[in-house]
Amino acid sequence: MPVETKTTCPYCGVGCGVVATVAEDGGVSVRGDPDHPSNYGRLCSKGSALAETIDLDGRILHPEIGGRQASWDEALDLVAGKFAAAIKEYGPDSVAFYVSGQLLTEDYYVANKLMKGFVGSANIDTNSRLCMSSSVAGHRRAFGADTVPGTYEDLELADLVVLAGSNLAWCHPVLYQRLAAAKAKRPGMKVVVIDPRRTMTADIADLHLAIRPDGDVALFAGLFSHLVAGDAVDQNYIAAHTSGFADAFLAAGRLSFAEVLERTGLPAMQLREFYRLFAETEKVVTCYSQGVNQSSSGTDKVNAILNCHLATGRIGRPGMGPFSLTGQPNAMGGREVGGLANMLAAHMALENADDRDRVQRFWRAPAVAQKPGLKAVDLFKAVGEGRIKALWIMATNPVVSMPDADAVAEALEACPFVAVSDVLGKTDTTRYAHVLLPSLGWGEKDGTVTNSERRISRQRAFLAAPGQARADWWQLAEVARRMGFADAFAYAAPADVFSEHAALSAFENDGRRDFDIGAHAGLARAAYEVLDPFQWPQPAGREPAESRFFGTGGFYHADGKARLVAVAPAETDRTDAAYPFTLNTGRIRDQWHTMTRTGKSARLSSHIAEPFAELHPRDAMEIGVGNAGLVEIESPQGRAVVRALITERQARGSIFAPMHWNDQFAARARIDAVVPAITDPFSGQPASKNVAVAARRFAARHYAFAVSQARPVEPDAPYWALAKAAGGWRLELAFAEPAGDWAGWCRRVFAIPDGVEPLGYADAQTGDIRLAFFDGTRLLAAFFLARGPVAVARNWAIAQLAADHADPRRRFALVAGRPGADKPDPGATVCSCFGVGVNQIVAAVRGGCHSVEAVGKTLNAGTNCGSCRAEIRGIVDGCLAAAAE
Ligand SMILES: Nc1nc2c(c(=O)[nH]1)N[C@H]1C(S)=C(S)[C@@H](COP(=O)(O)OP(=O)(O)OC[C@H]3O[C@@H](n4cnc5c(=O)[nH]c(N)nc54)[C@H](O)[C@@H]3O)O[C@H]1N2
Ligand SMILES: Nc1nc2c(c(=O)[nH]1)N[C@H]1C(S)=C(S)[C@@H](COP(=O)(O)OP(=O)(O)OC[C@H]3O[C@@H](n4cnc5c(=O)[nH]c(N)nc54)[C@H](O)[C@@H]3O)O[C@H]1N2
Ligand code: SF4
Ligand SMILES: [Mo]
Repeated sequence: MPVETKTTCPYCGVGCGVVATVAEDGGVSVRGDPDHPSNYGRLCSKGSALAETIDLDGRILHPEIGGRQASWDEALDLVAGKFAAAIKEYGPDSVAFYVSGQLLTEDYYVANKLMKGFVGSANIDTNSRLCMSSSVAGHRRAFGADTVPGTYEDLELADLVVLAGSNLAWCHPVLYQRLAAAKAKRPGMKVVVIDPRRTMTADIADLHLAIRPDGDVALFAGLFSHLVAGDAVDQNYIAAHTSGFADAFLAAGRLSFAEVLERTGLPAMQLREFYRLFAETEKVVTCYSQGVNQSSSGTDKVNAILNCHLATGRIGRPGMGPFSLTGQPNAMGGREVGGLANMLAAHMALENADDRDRVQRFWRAPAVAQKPGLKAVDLFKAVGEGRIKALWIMATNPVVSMPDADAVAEALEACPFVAVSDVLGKTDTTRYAHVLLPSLGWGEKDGTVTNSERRISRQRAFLAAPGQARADWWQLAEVARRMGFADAFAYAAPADVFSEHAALSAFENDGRRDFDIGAHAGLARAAYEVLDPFQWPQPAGREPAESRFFGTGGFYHADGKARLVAVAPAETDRTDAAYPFTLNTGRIRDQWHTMTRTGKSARLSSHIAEPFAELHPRDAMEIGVGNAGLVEIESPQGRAVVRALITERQARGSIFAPMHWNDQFAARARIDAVVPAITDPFSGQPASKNVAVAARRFAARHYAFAVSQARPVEPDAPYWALAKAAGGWRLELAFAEPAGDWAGWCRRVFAIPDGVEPLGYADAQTGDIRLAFFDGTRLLAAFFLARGPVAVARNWAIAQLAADHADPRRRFALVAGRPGADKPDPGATVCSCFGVGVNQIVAAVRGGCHSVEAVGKTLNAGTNCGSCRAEIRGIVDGCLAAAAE
């Protein structure tokens, strides 16, 4: 009998419920959980492909010390010994943990308790520093606590949804689908997208404000002035529930309308239209994400937004409020356990002596940290300066994701002791581990996560622990035990940790702290197993409470009032003659972060198979880069070489590059090597979206494309990019050197067995070379070299890996590099669920399918997860416009 398990998607902060089914033969399939209140059965492309990412390929299955296999006892003794020795000799602040919003709450709680309560240092920071910390800082300044007041339903109930610095269609796709469906049902609803790029999210926008980089403080300060001037504020709410109005108004008023236009770079008409819409619409939700947070003015951007909602009293009521979209699946859980270096557990404050005392008594802890610890950027700086003697990295890949990433690698290289807990054996970060600890991954681990709307859901195991992999909380508790804290870390299961966490949230709370899930304090293991998703707060002895905050005040500053914060825009243009472009970095639809999981799926990798940079056509022309050429991006910190994607969606003078690619998948595309460690003064969050860079054409002599059954080994080329493909791998290449022994090169890189001779073709005139290696009737590898970007149809070439080549004509067709007439080239994949390419969609439109729905009926494209619907609409519109010309 197949076994079904209800669990939660491990990717974004939407927190979709998933039903995982293990068939009798062990095969796993996943579908959306129709009962989960975050997604009601929907999943996006990444969630739908989860079953393709759980194989054991590349997993680390036993502890390693210095690259050799070790027992858990030996590894844990070593970690505990190194930490204890450093603390003894250099004090508690000489050690650090760098953890992750992808830990489960139980893991996170144990890490934080060990460092802040028992080591006695607050040197635990998390990748949430790079993600949510400006929102946390902004919330705490305004509300007195890190509270997200609203719920997802508010997006559906609103009459105006403002998306500031959020590419919702690609980064929170199921929430985007909920919004798109609500708007389709109620067309009067307006959507405004504020983003320097025209993203797929702008597809449903009534108004797209292509703002200048970091123009947001000016935009919202200008809005604040406009609201006051037009008498659109709520004087009663301001008087009863806020303070600081006069100063905030004064600060905003220093900015003239002309200055707002200048700083935002927006046409006056558009700005007026946005201000009018906001002023006139009572039910407004403003969602914000990394275009707001990841900035040197991130905290001020957050407060500029909160000011507008507080002054209008549009907060905590149905269809109204500011809404911080959290990125990672457990960004919120991390905040609840106090995972940031400047926070304490259960939304208590590290700077508050009563809170420190309370936590110390609850934990029976010897030494609660007395001062904030090092924030991520400072933490790695301290590592580089030799001040951190022992570091434990868990569930994050900082050599890829931290700014000034090459300096982070150097710091790790120089650090006396680095432990890394990961699911994979080989990442850009595990390279620097002295001790590598194998962790349980999604489907194997058990615990809870909290999504963007404060909803706590269970992640449940449905697979056996592979090899010797163990849960992260277990690893931490075992090290704590070995450091002499056995009693305080005597957990036998995640349920034990959760019930303690719930008890701490209620401990001496009495309504003074927002985070209270006391109803679950002391929860029994059996009850934990069947725990349904619930939204906090859920204090003991009270019926499930109102799921919104602050509709009638009740803020967490001592006087119960919110603060309006005086904000002024800072100068954020970093470009100069040497570095004239602004680099903006972010995400694509089908990859997750550093690709350790989504990179395993051929389906997900087919959407965008290469690192790229989006450039405006005029900029591309000026630097001499043609479409599909290569572009080199450089800053004083480092450089990257990626494919040029020339598009009008990109504003002039700015370049967009994805954050995902790393040394496992490309020669030199770790974009954070280019990003300097400039941070927000309040939150310490890096400014990942506004980097001054130079961009130039990367002059290649040869370009190549290859498909291979075996994973290519160290393709020594100045440009290469590898992606999983059905039946093997695909590889894009560029060479700076003149032609060499290509057959020998292929033999080495594609591990061709001796005795297999290549079928070859060379065109002396064009310089094209094609080589194919067959093992009997199967293709082992095919290699297409040209003097310019290679024109071979990619999906067709990949399909040859699975095809039967018994017929010699087929083999010849392959070296000819052309699809046969029987097999047209589907083109680049648009719909990854059904593997539908752009050429097929174009053909369908020409054949009479004039809407996304019609294309879906004919090709199925866009009918499963819907993540590609915006792209399909773009293709349909493009074809129809072209036809009309
Ligand atoms: N597919 C996919 N989804 C993900 C993730 C993933 O890796 N892949 N990661 C998850 C995580 S951890 C996070 S944090 C979220 C992030 O989700 P988002 O924040 O939506 O994603 P980003 O692409 O980082 O950035 C959003 C947009 O900010 C814009 N932007 C840049 N500068 C500015 C500016 O100055 N002002 C404004 N207003 N906008 C600007 C960018 O052009 C970009 O389109 O996504 C989550 N979801
Ligand atoms: N330039 C630029 N840089 C950015 C961003 C940007 O927009 N631009 N965004 C930033 C943001 S918002 C974020 S959230 C970060 C994300 O950056 P990271 O957190 O560094 O990225 P991930 O790839 O998610 O890393 C997770 C690691 O944990 C491993 N792992 C997976 N599951 C488990 C588990 O259960 N246990 C353990 N121990 N390990 C596990 C994975 O294999 C992987 O190595 O990147 C940040 N960096
Ligand atoms: S929107 Fe997609 S990635 Fe995010 S939780 Fe849902 S299924 Fe997972
Ligand atoms: Mo994030």
